[in-house]
Amino acid sequence: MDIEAAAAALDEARATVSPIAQLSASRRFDLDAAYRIQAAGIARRLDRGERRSGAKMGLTSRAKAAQVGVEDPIYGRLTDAMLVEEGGTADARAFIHPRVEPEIAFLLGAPLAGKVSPAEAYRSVAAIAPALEIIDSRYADFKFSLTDVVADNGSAAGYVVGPWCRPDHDIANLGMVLEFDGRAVQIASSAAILGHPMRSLAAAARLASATGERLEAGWIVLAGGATAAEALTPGTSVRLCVEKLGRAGFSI
Ligand code: OOG
Ligand code: MG
Repeated sequence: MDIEAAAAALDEARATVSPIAQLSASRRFDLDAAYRIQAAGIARRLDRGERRSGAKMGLTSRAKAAQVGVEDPIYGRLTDAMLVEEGGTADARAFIHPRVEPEIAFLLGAPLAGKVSPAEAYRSVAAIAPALEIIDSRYADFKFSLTDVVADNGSAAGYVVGPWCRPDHDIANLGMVLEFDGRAVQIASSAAILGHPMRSLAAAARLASATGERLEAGWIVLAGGATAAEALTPGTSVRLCVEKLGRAGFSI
């Protein structure tokens, strides 16, 4: 597997909004190579002037794993160019087949890496917020294997963060309602995220170390969708309400 060529193909698919065939259809590569392709893709973006803003966990709920047929939680990387302003508008023309997910975001006040317990992970959290993730697979028909989706940076495309809350809220079991134009389209509990979203942050620390980095102070970490993702169509106003934490929204 040519790591740079694979990263370039995915980068090109994203920039030109044209899906490509799954990498695994023509090449054999393992999870380690997949994370190296992901890192090479992010390096290309940083070379063009984007700044690293955080990390994302994916496939941390049963609903998400079932939707895409991949069971293992995955780690991805966020840059500032992916941030969609809360209450702002995302441009549908930038995406191939976008979907949106209800998530919870952590803001880190201290670095975090390696094998940590959820309680240890909690100690690096400076704030917590309701968040929405826009995902967009660079593969045709939104179909992929575990290694394909890791190489494609966990389908990361955009994210919206609502108002930050103090970290002392109990986030074990908060109601989460995803609305399109004021109509509920997905409902879940934050417990759907690995049983407790803090477990997802601990998993992010472990996977970051496995890929040769650490979660940095000032980074945002997305815990993963609590429900299946919903397809986004232009003209939709999207809002997430998380019990006790508040709301986050945008339009497409
Ligand atoms: C993979 C990305 C998953 C999540 O929150 O589970 C993800 C995909 O579904 O395309 O971001
Ligand atoms: Mg997600």
